[in-house]
Amino acid sequence: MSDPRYAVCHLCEAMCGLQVTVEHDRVTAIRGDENDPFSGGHLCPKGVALQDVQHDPDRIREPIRRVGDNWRPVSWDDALDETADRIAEIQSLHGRDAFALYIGNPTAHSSNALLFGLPFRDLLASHNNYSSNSVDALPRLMTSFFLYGNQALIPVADLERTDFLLILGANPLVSNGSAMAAPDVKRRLAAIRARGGRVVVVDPRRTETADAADRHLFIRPGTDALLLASMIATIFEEDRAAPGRLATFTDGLDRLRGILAPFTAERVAAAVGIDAGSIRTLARDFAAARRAVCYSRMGACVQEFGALATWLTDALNIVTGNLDREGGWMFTTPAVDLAGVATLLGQRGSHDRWRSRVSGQKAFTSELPVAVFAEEMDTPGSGRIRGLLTHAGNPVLSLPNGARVERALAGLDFMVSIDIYRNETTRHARLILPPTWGLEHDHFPLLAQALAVRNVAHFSQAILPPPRGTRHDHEIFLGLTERLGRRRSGLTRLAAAAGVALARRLGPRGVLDWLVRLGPHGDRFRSGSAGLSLAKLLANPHGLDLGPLELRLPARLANRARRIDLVPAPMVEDLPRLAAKLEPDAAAVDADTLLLVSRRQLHSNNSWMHNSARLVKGRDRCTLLIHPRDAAGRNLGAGDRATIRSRVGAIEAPIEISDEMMPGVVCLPHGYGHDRAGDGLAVASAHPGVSINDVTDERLFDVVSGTTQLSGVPVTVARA
Ligand SMILES: Nc1nc2c(c(=O)[nH]1)N[C@H]1C(S)=C(S)[C@@H](COP(=O)(O)OP(=O)(O)OC[C@H]3O[C@@H](n4cnc5c(=O)[nH]c(N)nc54)[C@H](O)[C@@H]3O)O[C@H]1N2
Ligand SMILES: Nc1nc2c(c(=O)[nH]1)N[C@H]1C(S)=C(S)[C@@H](COP(=O)(O)OP(=O)(O)OC[C@H]3O[C@@H](n4cnc5c(=O)[nH]c(N)nc54)[C@H](O)[C@@H]3O)O[C@H]1N2
Ligand code: SF4
Ligand SMILES: [Mo]
Repeated sequence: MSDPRYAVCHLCEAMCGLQVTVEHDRVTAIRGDENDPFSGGHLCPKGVALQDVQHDPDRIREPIRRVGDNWRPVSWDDALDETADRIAEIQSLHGRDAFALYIGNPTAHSSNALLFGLPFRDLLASHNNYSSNSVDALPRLMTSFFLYGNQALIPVADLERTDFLLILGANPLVSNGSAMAAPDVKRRLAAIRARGGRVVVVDPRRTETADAADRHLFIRPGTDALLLASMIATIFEEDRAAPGRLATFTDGLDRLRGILAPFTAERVAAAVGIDAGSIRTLARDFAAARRAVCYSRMGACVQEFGALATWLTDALNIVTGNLDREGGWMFTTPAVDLAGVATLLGQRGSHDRWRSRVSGQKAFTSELPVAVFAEEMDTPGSGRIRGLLTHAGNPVLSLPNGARVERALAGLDFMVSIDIYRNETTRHARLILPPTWGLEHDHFPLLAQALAVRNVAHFSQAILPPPRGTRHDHEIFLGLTERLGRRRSGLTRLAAAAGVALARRLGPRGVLDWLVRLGPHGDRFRSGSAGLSLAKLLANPHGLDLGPLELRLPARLANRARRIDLVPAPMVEDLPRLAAKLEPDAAAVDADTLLLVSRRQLHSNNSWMHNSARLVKGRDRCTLLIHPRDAAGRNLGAGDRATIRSRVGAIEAPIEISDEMMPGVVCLPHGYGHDRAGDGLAVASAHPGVSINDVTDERLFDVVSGTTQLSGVPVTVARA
């Protein structure tokens, strides 16, 4: 048996250290790396299943082209040339915006794809840029942009030192943390409680995380902004605000007090589903804790008031003095300072630089929200999307009204996907370009390291040889940039060629070395320095601990004034919409309607790991959770199947009756629906489940950010 090798898991933000055993170029075992200073040997079921994807017979290992219903191998040169030709043709006939880009979640976990994809996006110069961000974290990016001057300045919860952790709309015991890299959250929450701290979870489902907390409060989906507004209002009203030194560089504290005053606990209680006494107690406890932090995520973002809920999360932390406080809501000091580099390059983010063609949604930074993706493809007129490149995305299963997305994909003139699978989305492409995967390339968790609850750095080298017909993601992007550049003219053509030449010369490792050495912990190219460099990371395959989070404000603020804008206009302007929810009948839904929310599962990773037999074995996990009262009212008994219907469509799933649901709320996992994968995914299509996004509604979105309202979709449920 060969010696174990070490790697970092790229499947989620936790960046667990892996100890990998390889025999004859095949992984035979994966364990948690006990010597990893951050993850300490933690591993989840997906980490173990990484080997299944790695060696999956269904993985695509050479470029393929669809001819009718058949797929045939094609050479890389032909595939890249055809792609560049078709992009150039569509853009010259129909304008730049007629070719769109959709970037999926795994791209965020690949530093090579992220860094080398950017020049391609810039060369494409289309306004039709989409990504999974707008079904995920867009309100978070926006809040950081408005308050701190840079979308990448995302505070994280200092789990190691807090005395009071309030979690809204996140289930980190299953998700392993989101916009918060923290392997083994279970141990970390237990540690907070063991040192006398408290953990409170606010969620319409009594989740795995709620079970590990001191207290759980059910909340009506979509009302976190009301809850947070009333907590802040209580804190002001009862003279408990204590922003401390934050007050010297924060604008708008008094204004916030004024605009939130109407949102008293007593007024919001009915809409939120939490009694006024509990709201006031929660506000008092939070304000009284020596070091408290309010952490909100997914569930608080993808809802009717996602931007307000995320803004008010930060506002609560600020008025209580917990931003930039040890044990509070802190900025990281990562090995690669993404926010710093972005600020330096003038890439802080932007709001409303352009609007979408059909419904006038505002762009944030370089993207439009996916709520308009389908309509931009299927609404006739000049500027309609006619061509599409997807990178590591599965919009048919991941985006609201996936069936509409699917129909729209089928109507495109040309589509190309850079992906490891022929799945529900990529099967609509003309070409699929297969990248190397997992242990076949180096990893540096560029985004996750900037969101870690402790400053850490971890680089892992490729362990396995790439299959012969694959190319690294960054090489695919460079190949496309090079070819598309040749089809442009003048300066653009020259700049593309020069950029590609430089990128090839440096390579991913060269770029990373620069970023690390010039970063906050870097050696600044001084020989003999103890600082970080790529060589030092390579010499430490278990990863390096760079210490606890540090105080960073006000120097870290990225706007010109270096002040926090606590009351950004786009947020404040949305408050009347929130207040309208307090009108007498606004919260009432007819007795028949239930609100649908999603859940994640330990054995599932968004839409694309169900082809691992190890993960899908056992009982059907794609079930509708429903409260006993709601089941009884619909004559539904254990084991029954139910039809779940919304404006958009209907799906059928087995039910599970459980009091872990808030009455009036039902819950399905997302990422299923593999019956439409065709013959591309043998294991997954034998465990198809249904896609929740066949009933989520692209017309329901958060007005400020355009983020889709995946949480709290009105549905009816009846026996199938
Ligand atoms: N095992 C596993 N891990 C994953 C993933 C996976 O698919 N599987 N996906 C990864 C990805 S891409 C991400 S973005 C992260 C997400 O990780 P998290 O941000 O932790 O998100 P979820 O686990 O979806 O938990 C969201 C919670 O919000 C609750 N919720 C729904 N609506 C509301 C609401 O209106 N208010 C409140 N307060 N709560 C609400 C839901 O019941 C749910 O418990 O997880 C990552 N990790
Ligand atoms: N209803 C509902 N919908 C949701 C969510 C929810 O909670 N509820 N969660 C949302 C969230 S948070 C997210 S992030 C999105 C995810 O949405 P997407 O990013 O669109 O979908 P994924 O399921 O992550 O699909 C990833 C794709 O990348 C491919 N892939 C995997 N690894 C690689 C790689 O290394 N390189 C390349 N090139 N391809 C790779 C896979 O085969 C798959 O096709 O879904 C969102 N949709
Ligand atoms: S928690 Fe995330 S990083 Fe850790 S093993 Fe699981 S998928 Fe990988
Ligand atoms: Mo996500």
